[in-house]
Amino acid sequence: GPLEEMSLPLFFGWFLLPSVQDKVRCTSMDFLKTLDTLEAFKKHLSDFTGKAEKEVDLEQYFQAKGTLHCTTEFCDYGKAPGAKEYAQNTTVKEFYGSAFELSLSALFVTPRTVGARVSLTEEQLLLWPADPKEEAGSTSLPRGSRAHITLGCAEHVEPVQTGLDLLEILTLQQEGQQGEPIEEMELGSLTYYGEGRWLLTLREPICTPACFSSFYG
Ligand code: ACK
Repeated sequence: GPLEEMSLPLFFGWFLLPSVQDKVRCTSMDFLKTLDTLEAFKKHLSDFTGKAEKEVDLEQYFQAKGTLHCTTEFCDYGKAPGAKEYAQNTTVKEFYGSAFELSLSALFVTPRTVGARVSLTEEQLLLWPADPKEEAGSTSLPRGSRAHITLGCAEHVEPVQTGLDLLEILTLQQEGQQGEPIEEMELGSLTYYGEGRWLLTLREPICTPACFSSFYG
């Protein structure tokens, strides 16, 4: 019945406290604003517009998607594979409702999404499920590689894309592609990975409190 279907959430994850959400959003907006003005970005503008000379306002290009969080397990109200097992996991139950400190180590932008990479601690990794997408490449990426916060999506793009965009960049790095170093910005170093993929590695990671919980929607 409908009640049973509601017994598992849409997803589990770490939810940023409202006060820090604003701060992270501001940092992301500032980054987009700066990126927009860089000659190197303008040179590759067609990645975003499909046309060479058209302008793009990145702050308008991406739309915010609900409350800022880092998804651990997407349950789809129990329809996703492994959802039930995850919800019943003793570590998940033990830490449900607990406060954590998340470390945001990079910001990334693609023509589809803008997000923050989350670097998980050993303890936080206990809440990270086995992820087939992390294991998909010829050599799998370390567990937790997909951990991210979606900061915005382009029109018609679903937030699930953000983690996939991050995995794409990390796979390029793992394959030995250094990317093109662009410049040192106030926040950190900016690298271009082709096809509209930009990575800003933060000089100082952004530490933010977050509550491990779930979202029903
Ligand atoms: O930005 P996100 O991590 O990407 O947060 C949202 C959240 O669940 C609610 O939609 C994520 N999400 C959606 N579908 C999937 C999926 N198939 N696998 C993993 N995460 C997903 C989405």
